[in-house]
Amino acid sequence: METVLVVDIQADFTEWKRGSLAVPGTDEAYVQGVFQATRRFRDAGCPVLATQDWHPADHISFYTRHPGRKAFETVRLEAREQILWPPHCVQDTDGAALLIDPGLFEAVIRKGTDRRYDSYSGFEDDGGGRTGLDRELEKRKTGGIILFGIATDYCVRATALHGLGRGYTVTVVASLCRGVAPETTEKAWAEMRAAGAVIVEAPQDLLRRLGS
Ligand code: VGL
Ligand code: ZN
Repeated sequence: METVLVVDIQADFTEWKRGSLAVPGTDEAYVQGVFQATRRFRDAGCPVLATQDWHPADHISFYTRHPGRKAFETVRLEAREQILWPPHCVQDTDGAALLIDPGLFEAVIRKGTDRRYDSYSGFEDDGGGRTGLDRELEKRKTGGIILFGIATDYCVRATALHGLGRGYTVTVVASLCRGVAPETTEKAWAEMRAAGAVIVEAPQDLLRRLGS
């Protein structure tokens, strides 16, 4: 059985909740669609996990940590390029809250918890620090991951590529994903496809195969 991973469905990433880093197309109907699909996968017998961006208030990715810099600029940190974001998903704030009933998730994997490193990937941060997702997948003897959420061009992309790199089959449900910007989102789809991800349009395309 494949494990479903619901990526960063959090207030700060949505237009619905007027989040600080609201991604285009994330209205209430989008979130409800993700919720319904997640419930169907669970009812079909899939283990369901979630990721949650979970930053300390002084996280390195916040432009407010870099005097003279503005949001969405890129800076060089040691050998890394870091996009500077508006402060978002700060631990224990409303903006960091998951917008889907947590009762649907067998586990929630928090990422970006180390102030020194960003973590688009659900598996590990830019410093190589592991989140615990590997262990959750191993526990469930998962061969494959079904992935969807926010943002296509950051967390979904990075998690898909790391999953493929670890030998999992990765299927991304396109209609349940939203990207920060059109160009990076197009590029992300191409990269995921080139790395071996299967892209399906709708959850029904997979649910039929699961017999529901
Ligand atoms: C993400 C930007 C900043 C994501 C997280 O999860 O896609 N994007 N932090
Ligand atoms: Zn973040």
